[in-house]
Amino acid sequence: MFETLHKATLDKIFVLMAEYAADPRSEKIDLGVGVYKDETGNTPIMSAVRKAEARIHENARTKTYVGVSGNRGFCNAIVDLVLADSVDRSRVRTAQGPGGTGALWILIQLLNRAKPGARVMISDPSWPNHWPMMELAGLTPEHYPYFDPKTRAVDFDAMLATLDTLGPDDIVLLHACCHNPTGANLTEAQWDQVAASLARTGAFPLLDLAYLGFGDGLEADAYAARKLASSVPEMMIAFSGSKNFGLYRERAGCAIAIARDEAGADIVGSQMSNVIRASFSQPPDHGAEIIRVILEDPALRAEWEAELAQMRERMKRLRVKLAEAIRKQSNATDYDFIAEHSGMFSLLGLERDVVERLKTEDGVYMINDSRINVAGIPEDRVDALASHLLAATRQ
Ligand code: PLP
Ligand code: TYF
Repeated sequence: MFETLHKATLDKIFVLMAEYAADPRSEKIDLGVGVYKDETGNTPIMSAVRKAEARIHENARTKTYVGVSGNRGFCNAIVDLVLADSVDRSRVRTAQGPGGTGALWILIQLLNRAKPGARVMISDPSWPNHWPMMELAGLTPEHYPYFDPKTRAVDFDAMLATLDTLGPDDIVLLHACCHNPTGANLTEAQWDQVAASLARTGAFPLLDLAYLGFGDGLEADAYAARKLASSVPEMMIAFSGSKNFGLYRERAGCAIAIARDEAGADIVGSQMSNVIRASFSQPPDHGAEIIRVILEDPALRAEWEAELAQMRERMKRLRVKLAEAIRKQSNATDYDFIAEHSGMFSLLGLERDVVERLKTEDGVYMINDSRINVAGIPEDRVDALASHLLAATRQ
């Protein structure tokens, strides 16, 4: 059986994590994998999560099956959080997925049923899992221009020009906020233009929303989702609770589909359930139940929002500090973009050999495309990191 197979390559992120763990240097700096870290380098369990877990532990009376579409209270709370009143709920159907990846998987399976082999436009670059997921589902990935390595900002004219050429048979995957890996995002005015383009061409938007609240706040980060929901007849959103609730391993995500009307929504909802039944039958409940308890309880919700704001502000502060330290040491503004980007990442635009040197000579770890996780910047050693970056790029 297995003799027809070749050894598959592991995602480079996991290789880097292993290299970092094996590095004995005490001054090593981990700007690699996309998980939030506090000032001690720990990825904390949020206090609202601990309290919700205690409550669940106290009150739960059964572990029987929840249902194919998962925790309904969780899904409804996520629709409230993401879409607010931007769309008539009779057009919305949801299913819980195992993480944001699971939610995305349900949605793209459904898209491939609706339009087998359809073209999916993906930002260049994008989260490394997007392309293989589309291929595995049977869809046809292609890139649209996104990041300009010279300005380290979105090349919006090129992006929009490509979107304008699409038609009703095309799907467009968009990062709703906090773009991974670049950190470069659209302004609200640019989202308005994207919404108008999609409404005009009929291309179908699929939003990946994995970092709600990590950019400029829960409301600001939901702008794209709400703007598109009120502008186009049909769309989908894959929500992840991994980062903003710190629930990574619990796998809590929500697949949201918006149809033209209620009858269309019923069909889409039934198809989502059908895909899930044949894929993994039911999602895990624990993470979703934690999020439901938090979002439905005003006090826990306020605690979560405050903790999320703290995480967001810490990442912003680290961005500003690193950009300032580089500016001070180099007398140049080349790295000011780090402070202008938002979310957990910035793509520095370094050559592969520079990234490699930073790792081997200085113990500074980042993804080989030069993506840094800003939550990994050591606040007390920002100057040292700045000098490593400057020295490595000067060689
Ligand atoms: N989409 C993007 C852009 C991501 O960066 C991630 C995680 O890093 C995900 C989706 C999926 O997250 P998860 O499946 O862990 O919820
Ligand atoms: O760093 C990133 O972009 C993510 C991290 O199952 C990640 O890819 C790691 C494991 C996983 C999902 C996402």
